[in-house]
Amino acid sequence: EGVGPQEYTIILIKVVGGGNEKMKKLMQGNKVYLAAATLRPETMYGQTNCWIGPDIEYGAYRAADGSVYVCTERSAKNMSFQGLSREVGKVELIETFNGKELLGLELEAPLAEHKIIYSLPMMSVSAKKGTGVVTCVPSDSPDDYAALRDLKQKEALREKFGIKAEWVIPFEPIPIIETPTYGNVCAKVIVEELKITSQNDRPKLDLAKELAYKEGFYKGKIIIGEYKGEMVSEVKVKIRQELINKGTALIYYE
Ligand code: A2H
Repeated sequence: EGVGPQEYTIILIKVVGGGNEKMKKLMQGNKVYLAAATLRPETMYGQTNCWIGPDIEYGAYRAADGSVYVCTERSAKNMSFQGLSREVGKVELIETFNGKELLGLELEAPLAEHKIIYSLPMMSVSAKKGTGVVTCVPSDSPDDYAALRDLKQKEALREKFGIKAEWVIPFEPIPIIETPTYGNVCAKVIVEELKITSQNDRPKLDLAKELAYKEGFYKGKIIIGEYKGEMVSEVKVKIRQELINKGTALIYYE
């Protein structure tokens, strides 16, 4: 853990279909969002899916504006002290889900190229940081790239979690940031160069994560959308503000 509070951007990913009876019932009369925590809001153009920890417990909580956020209890409590619930310090739990029940949801994600993306399982999602929901950007995050590649290549892994091929196979990394050292699909290049074998290849993935983060953040240039041609370090805050203004992102500390 670092020193001082970590500032995340929560990306509100709208649930528009799929899910079990509990989810269908929740969606009747409520706007339901998976609340994903990210450090890289400027990469949201490259989302291919949303990660859920299959063994994590989640809740659906009433947000300040009356909509519903799906996240861990820990993060809901923190949010309630940051103006993100209806009453300060109070969480309103509406429904509970285990991670497996949240897989295969049809989602609308802000800035994403694909109209619909799906919630999929990633083993390394931690219940102890962020919201327990993670946006997947396989072009720029080595963890995301390795976990998506596992689901694409391993039919047995998909079957274990009831993941349909069509939720995974059509979704390739999208070039969104050009870097001098690793080209425009930075995470893929680094994962291949380091010969990372799976999403569980931990020490190598930690190195990859560091390399990708530094390169993308300090040397990367956006090659898509409204800020095309600008440096990541200069537009990160602008892109985040644009998402906040549209009501699809929030600032969250822990
Ligand atoms: B980042 P830190 Cl493109 N468990 O977002 C595991 N990973 C989590 C998480 C959790 N509970 N909550 C958030 N994260 C991920 C984008 C991204 C991220 C890119 C590149 C690098 C990167 C798309 N995924 O993070 O340990 C989220 O992934 C590399 C640091 O709290 C979040 O930002 O510092 C990042 O880890 C937060 O990591």
